[in-house]
Amino acid sequence: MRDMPLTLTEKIIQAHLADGEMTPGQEIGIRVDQTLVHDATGQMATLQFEALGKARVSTKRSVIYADHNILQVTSHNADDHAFLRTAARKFGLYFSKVGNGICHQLNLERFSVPGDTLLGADSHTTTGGAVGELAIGAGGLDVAVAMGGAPFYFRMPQIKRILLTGSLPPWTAAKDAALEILRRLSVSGGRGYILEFQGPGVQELSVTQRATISNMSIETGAITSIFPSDERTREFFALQRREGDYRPLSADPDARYESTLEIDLSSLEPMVALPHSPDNARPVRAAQGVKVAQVAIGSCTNSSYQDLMTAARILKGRRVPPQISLIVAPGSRQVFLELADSGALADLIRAGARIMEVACGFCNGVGQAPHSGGVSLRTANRNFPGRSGTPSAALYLVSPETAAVSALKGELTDPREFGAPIVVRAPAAFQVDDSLFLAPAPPGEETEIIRGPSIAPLPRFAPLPEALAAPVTLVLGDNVTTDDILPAGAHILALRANIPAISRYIFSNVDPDYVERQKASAGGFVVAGANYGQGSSREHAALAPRYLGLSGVIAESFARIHQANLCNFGLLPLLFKNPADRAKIRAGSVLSVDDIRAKVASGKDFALHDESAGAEIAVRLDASPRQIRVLLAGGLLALASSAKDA
Ligand code: MIC
Ligand code: SF4
Repeated sequence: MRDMPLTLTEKIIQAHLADGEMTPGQEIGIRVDQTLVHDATGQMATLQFEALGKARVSTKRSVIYADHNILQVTSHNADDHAFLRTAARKFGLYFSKVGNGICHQLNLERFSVPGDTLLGADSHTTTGGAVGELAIGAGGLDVAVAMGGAPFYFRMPQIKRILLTGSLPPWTAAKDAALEILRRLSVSGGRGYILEFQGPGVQELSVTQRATISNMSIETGAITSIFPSDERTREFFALQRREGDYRPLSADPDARYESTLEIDLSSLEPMVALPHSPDNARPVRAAQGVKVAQVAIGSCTNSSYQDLMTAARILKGRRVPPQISLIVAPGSRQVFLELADSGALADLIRAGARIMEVACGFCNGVGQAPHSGGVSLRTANRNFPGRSGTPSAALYLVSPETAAVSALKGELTDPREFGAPIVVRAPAAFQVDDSLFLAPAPPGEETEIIRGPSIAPLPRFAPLPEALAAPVTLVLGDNVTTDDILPAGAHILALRANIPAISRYIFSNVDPDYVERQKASAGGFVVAGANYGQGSSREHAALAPRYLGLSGVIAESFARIHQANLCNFGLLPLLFKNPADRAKIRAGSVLSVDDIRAKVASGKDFALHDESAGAEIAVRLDASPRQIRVLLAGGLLALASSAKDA
């Protein structure tokens, strides 16, 4: 491999390889330079890190961000923040206070490093690919393990080249390119790949624009995406006054890619993703005129200086019609300060915008739930059902340009109608104030962790039993999201540190009786189609079903992060060997298998006996040899503690 020309992805993986070989499909372990978690995933990750018995993190930098759980309508979130702040101090992590901004925007601005590896307990960690960082999302337990210095394991991907040519026409934004990629690849077309951007179109995009595209690459199911680190990257680091962190990086000229998708940026036009999937994308002009109740500009996809200044310039001197609720949530305090000092904030306020806290906010239903059945235009990355906190709402994903122009008109509008294009130039350098990043304690300092009533102990799980006989407790279709498994929204999100409490909401938007049925059954299986568990990294979507007694999921395929989370909590990820078997299985059927430990240990295919259908259902365990050891032990924490006791 050493003398072969390498892709940028391969170069970074090779430089961090700790285990395995770079053969696509085989599990590899890589060293992790940096980690991030936040106040929806960090509670579990921190408790798990503590349970692993490590005194301090061993990464170059690890950060906990307070950005998701920011409403304080009960004491839960403030309790969680006190826990995370003090635990960060004790365990050697930085803590980003509420008010500082969204983890991905901040990480990009202040900590991203070309050529580094970043593992984040959030699916949109992929944003870091904008500066040539190998930035991957994972479940909290995988991040906790990496914080302790152990490698991160995943299957060596295939590398798909996204060849960019041309340049974006006026009024067409990076978001439109991201939506076009989704239109072409769908929410599962990136599975098993890392998307590597190349071609003359790359230099036409600023790091901020690249970040919008790398942010949404996770929506294709890809592991992550990566841009070269070039002159535009150097400009970004100069703006952030971090020139020292810049280094140029690119693929070898004759590097080989498994496949290429070519996108001519010049041919693009303003796009919209219609409800209820980000790949339901088409030109805005094809859906023009949809009446809108709410327009929300922000989220880690589109809350940069460039995004919000563009929206402010469009809105300047104008006013949104009375029926429109316009929401603006800046991505970071730096962006907020620039808006304030430039006068753009006043323009937004005068236009009728509601200025929200610098945080995720509306993006996953933490405030600003639209009215029942309402149409919300959003610059966010996901429009899954229920994502806004209003199950009957219809979410449309658009660029800031389309959002602002549509807000003025009160209906979905192609922004090209607005007139002369708006060109926003960055200031000579951004204001840098890192004072809301709290530094860790110096080694040796005594720090007491504040543990409020919101923090429940971690549940412990038994090893895989010798035999299983359990009913099918739920039958679902394709592309089940983690928002379907565990909905977004402020009241559920506030319970992220308490598995017994949050488990009451599992599948609550899909089948309100599921929880009671699962609790009353001895074990259980969920049966589903392709791409089960797409979307977020939330490990609660595996951990809480396991707590309720689920034994495993049988599906046609799994989304990568969710498959890893299932294994980490001892839930069997089983694939139908014969997809036609899926139709045979009915809700309530009892599936049984003897000697399951031996069967799982062998890694070979086996069959489940469906008593009601009188059929044998052939399945393949979707797990690596390492994950098989985890499954036998009843989960990764159980395996780690048995190793400690041995
Ligand atoms: C999301 O955008 O869905 C979230 C909320 O940021 C999640 C994290 C979580 O649910 O804990 C993600 O993307 O991983
Ligand atoms: Fe936050 Fe939304 Fe980004 Fe998730 S997608 S990190 S909820 S802004």
